[in-house]
Amino acid sequence: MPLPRSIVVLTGAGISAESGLGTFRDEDGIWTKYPLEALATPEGFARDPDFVQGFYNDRRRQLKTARHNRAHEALARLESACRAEGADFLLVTQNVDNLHEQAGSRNVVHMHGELTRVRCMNCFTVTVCQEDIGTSTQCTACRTVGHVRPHIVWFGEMPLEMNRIGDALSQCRMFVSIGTSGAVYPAAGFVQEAMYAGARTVELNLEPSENARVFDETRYGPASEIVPAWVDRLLDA
Ligand code: BV8
Repeated sequence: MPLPRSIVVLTGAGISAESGLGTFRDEDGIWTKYPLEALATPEGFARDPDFVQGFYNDRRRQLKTARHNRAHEALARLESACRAEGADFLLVTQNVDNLHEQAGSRNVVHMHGELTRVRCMNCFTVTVCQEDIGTSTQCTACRTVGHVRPHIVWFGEMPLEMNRIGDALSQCRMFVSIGTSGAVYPAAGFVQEAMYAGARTVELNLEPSENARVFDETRYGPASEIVPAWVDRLLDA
């Protein structure tokens, strides 16, 4: 059977959990250890930039050893199968890690930003950065010092590429949500948008998310097991 002519996949921290990167709202999640308001808001950054820069420097350093897992690989396989059949495929991730790219995914939208990029608050240039940054970091574009921040979307800030995401959701025939609690908007509202567009909706997660009852199809278990199995079934159908 041919693949759906347009697939949108949304991933969250759960798809990277088995690669050793923390989730946010699980028992030992990041927001249970660190105060969200102090670390993931512009106000928190303004109050204590060193504390916030240190938090993101630690997470950027983790990327030097983190490796993608079989769930990331399965999505890269699905993307290439869609490309081979001329079907549209868009991978929207809430994650700020680079494991989808490491696994070979090409059409990736990081709606909450990326740990491997930094943004200058003076000239707004976004540049790739694998190293620690701080209040003495110089912008490589405008050469000013002390204006470089993580290229991360904090609470109260507008997620990235929302028009592109909205267009894809309005035309998709299948929407797959993987490894996300459905706690953060606007990402948590994407399943409704896809449903209104007439898409078939699928949730693949460790446990039912806050939106579980909305999905047409749900499968629960570790992403590295259920995502490859689900993709294999879709490709062999
Ligand atoms: C905005 C920064 C508007 C990067 C993050 C409507 C209603 C209510 C509230 C709002 C609303 N609209 C806006 C809001 C406010 C707010 C919000 O949603 N608040 C929530 C808490 C109620 N939203 C915003 O502020 C957003 N901005 O809407 O702007 C605007 C309009 C005009 C002009 C300006 C602005 C911005 C949201 C982005 C915030 N940044 N992070 C970082 O530090 O990483 S959000 C944070 O949560 C993370 O980035 C993460 O991406 C995101 C979602 O979390 P999940 O990925 O789902 O992770 P979580 O731990 O929650 O869940 C993990 C799941 O995986 C679990 O279900 C678990 O069971 C599962 N799992 C675990 N292990 C496995 C697994 N699954 C499979 N296998 C496993 N092994």
